[in-house]
Amino acid sequence: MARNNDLSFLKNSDPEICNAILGEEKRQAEGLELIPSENYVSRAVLEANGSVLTNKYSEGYPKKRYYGGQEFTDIVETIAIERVKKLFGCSYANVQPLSGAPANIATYFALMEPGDTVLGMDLSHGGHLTHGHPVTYMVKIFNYIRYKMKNPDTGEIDYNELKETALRERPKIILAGFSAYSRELDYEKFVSIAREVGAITVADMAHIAGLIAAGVLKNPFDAGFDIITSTTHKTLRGPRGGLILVRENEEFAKKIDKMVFPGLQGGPHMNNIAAKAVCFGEALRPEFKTYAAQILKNAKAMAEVFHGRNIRMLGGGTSNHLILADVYGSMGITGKEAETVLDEVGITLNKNMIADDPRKPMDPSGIRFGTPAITTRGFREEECREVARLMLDTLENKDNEPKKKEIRARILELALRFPVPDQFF
Ligand code: DSN
Repeated sequence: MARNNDLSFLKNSDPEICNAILGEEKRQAEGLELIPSENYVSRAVLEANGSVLTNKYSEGYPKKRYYGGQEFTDIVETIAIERVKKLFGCSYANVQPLSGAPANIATYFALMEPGDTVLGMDLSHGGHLTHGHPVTYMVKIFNYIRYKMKNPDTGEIDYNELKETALRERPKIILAGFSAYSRELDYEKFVSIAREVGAITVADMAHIAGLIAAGVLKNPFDAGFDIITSTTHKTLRGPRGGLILVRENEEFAKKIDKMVFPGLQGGPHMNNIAAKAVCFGEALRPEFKTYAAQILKNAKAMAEVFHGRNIRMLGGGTSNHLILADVYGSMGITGKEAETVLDEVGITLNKNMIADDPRKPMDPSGIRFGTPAITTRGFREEECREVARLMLDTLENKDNEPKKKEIRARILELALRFPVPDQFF
């Protein structure tokens, strides 16, 4: 099981926290993680993240710091920047954002004035909280408007509506990207609409960064997108963190650097940046492409099982790593119930709103799941098909305790047969 760094000191100095960490390690080892935004990092990433770099303040950027003692932090951050630029094919990178939300917020503040408009994907159609959800503070500062899917059963975006809205509202930013959408976007269409209205194109690729880096999904930069924001801990398989990439516009890059620091953040978390550098190095290896391709094959295999059992999937299936299934519409089980009962058998996923969901966010119609983490454990199509079957068997037998016990035993067996590896290549 051994996945944590050595905890021998923690064990003595703070047994309560140590035991909670060990409990989480066991939970991760004995269950199957299907939350599509989660993954397991290599031990190398874990070691860099848990290193002495956590002790250091490094406000500023390489060679332009406010504090002394930066000879090693400069090496770390420069390597991280150069690797991520190579990975995504762009001219500028900021690797200091603490996560995806701060990366998006820094991008908004760097490129817009209060009152400016962002045109992004409707939240119940797959967009993300930080794309202008009414509960976020950003809506008090900027004006967020939405585009939707034309048909939630095919997943196609309504590009005509997008264009009409853009021509009418003249957004400063057109935002592509999602956290619950299973198809590919037509980045060329976004760019052509943005050019017509003079908008900046930003792709929030947090969910699919690893798939883009590996070249198994399209890179928005190839279509001419100006900016990409992302997290580093999802398909990219790195530490929890964020980044902002700029294809070629130096002015945008300068504004973003200034906004990340000193505009919004203080000292960068250099331990985290070192771990990002390690994960970028891993993603540059040819074997990462095989991993990413397998994520897609595995997701398709699961979708086939759902399709075969007549479960409605938003987008009609999947072209990426995730599936959004309308369990309420198909089986009369709410997303919340499904999440709970699947947790009981050792499968972790999340309840999720579906397009124009008649239900509420805390008890929506859908479940969202995906294959990045189980693919890291070595699952291939055959095991993924079995997991999908076990999921549906569980939901069909939600009140049948002996059946659920049997499924739990099978999940445990699968989990133990595919331990989380220490290294991937
Ligand atoms: N919470 C992440 C997800 O699960 O998609 C996005 O921020």
